[in-house]
Order: sequence, then structure tokens, then C-alpha cells
Amino acid sequence: MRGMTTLRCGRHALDLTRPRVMGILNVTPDSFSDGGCHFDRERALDHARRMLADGADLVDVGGESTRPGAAPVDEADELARVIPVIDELAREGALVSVDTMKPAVMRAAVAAGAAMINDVNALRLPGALEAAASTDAAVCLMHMRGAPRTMQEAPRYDDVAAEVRDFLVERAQACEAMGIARERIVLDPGFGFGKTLAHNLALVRALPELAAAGYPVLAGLSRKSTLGAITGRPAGERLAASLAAALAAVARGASIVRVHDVRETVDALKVWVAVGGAG
Ligand code: 9MG
Repeated sequence: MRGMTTLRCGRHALDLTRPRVMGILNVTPDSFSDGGCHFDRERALDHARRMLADGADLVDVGGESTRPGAAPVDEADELARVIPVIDELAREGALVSVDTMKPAVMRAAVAAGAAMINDVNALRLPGALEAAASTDAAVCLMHMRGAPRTMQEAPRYDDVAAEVRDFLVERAQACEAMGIARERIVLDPGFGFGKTLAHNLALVRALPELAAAGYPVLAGLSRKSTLGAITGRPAGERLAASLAAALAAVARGASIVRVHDVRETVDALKVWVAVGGAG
């Protein structure tokens, strides 16, 4: 099936004829690779503005860490972290995504100006599908096996690529049945979410088959432990590995990459596009 060229995100239309960059903004005290350094609201806003100036097409604002082993966050705390940041960035004209699993946070975030809901749980919490359907935001449906606290405890699949693809297509169909237009849906294999190194590598190789399902694909490999396992480097020293991973993902059909290092990723993608992309 032919891929979609425009993603409808509320009042924004994201042209996907070239790869797009989602900058990561963790408004948490415990996020895995930036050590919670954007927990302070003003610093978070400054960092978001920096990423946008560096060429980020959208910013993903999260108030609950999803790193392996992370503990859940109270709804009130999550709202207090993300809503003022989303409100300000949206006022400034940015395309803002909210990274949340909670229906109440989805509704409040979109009311505050978020134009995408990024749910690592693929709208599976009770009320999440309804909450997303009540908005005009795009939805990113990610595959996760288990929950962040336990997901890395010996994950097993018979055929990881087929199982992830089937799950995501089933979730996309559930969205469409609730009235969420196909043009608002993005799929994400969920690198590192209940997957071993071998699973993650198989999923990168299988990105063309996922993209062939006909929905845009988002890939998040930036600084992840898979890259640490390959290179032997800690999270803060995975820039080169993250750039290679982003290029590998777009070369296999990903339309959006979710990254920490926006400026470098934007440059790498400019070169990739200039030389003719996948060829
Ligand atoms: C919140 N979050 C952390 N990693 C992610 C990934 O790979 N994809 C998406 N959509 N969200 C993620």
C-alpha cells in the first residue's frame, strides 16, 4: 500500500514527503538519558525552543518517564508538569505532541494546544481511545510488551516483526472504528519496549514491511540501550550511533524520527535527502 504524504495533526498538516524530526522534551526528574535536566519549566521551554530553532518539526512533551524500570506517575503530577509547557509552546506556534498513556492528560493536553498524542501504550488504557477520538489530534500508536517497570524481563516472540505489525494494524483499525481518520494515525514499533537487542535489530530490518501497512512510521532509537549494547557506550556518548540509527530507519521507510540531538539529526537528514534518500 502507498504511504501517506500528509499527517493531519489538529490545525497543523505535517508534510511527510521528506523525513521529519520529533525533538524529545522530558519534563521529568528521572528521564533516562538527560538525567531530568529539563524538569524546571523555564529550562524545559528554553530547550524546546532550541530544538525548534535547530529544525525540529515537532516537540514531544512527556511528564512520565517510560524508561525500563520507571515507576508510574500520578495524573495530577503529570498534568502539572506538561500542561504549562504545552500551552506555552503551542501559543508560540509549535507543533506539540504529548507523550502520555492517560486519557485525562490527553484531553487536557489537546485543550492546551497539543496536536499529537504519542501513546507508548497504543491507546489501550480504558477511555484512551475515546479521549483521542474526541480530539482532532494525530495519534502515534506504539508497540510495548508489558509495562515500563517490567518490560525488559525476558521478552519473547515467535516472529517479532509480524507480531508487532499485526498488533499495530489492529490498534490502527480500532482507532479508525472510533472515528479517528487514517490521515491522523502513525505507527511505531517501540524500540526497546519489551525487546532484546536481537528483537530491535529485526524490527529495524522489518521497517519496510511495517511501512507497507500504509500508515506513516515513527522510529525512536535515539540514545537507547540497544545502541549502547552495540557500541559499548553510555547514553551520553551515543550521538554517532543515534545518527546512524536514524538514517537506517528513514532509509527503511520511517517518516518521523524521535530524537534528543535535533541539530545533528537535521543535518544528517539534509545530507541523506540531498543525495537522493533511499535512492
Ligand atoms: C516516549 N517514548 C520513548 N521512546 C519512544 C519511542 O521509541 N517511540 C515513541 N513513540 N515514544 C517513545
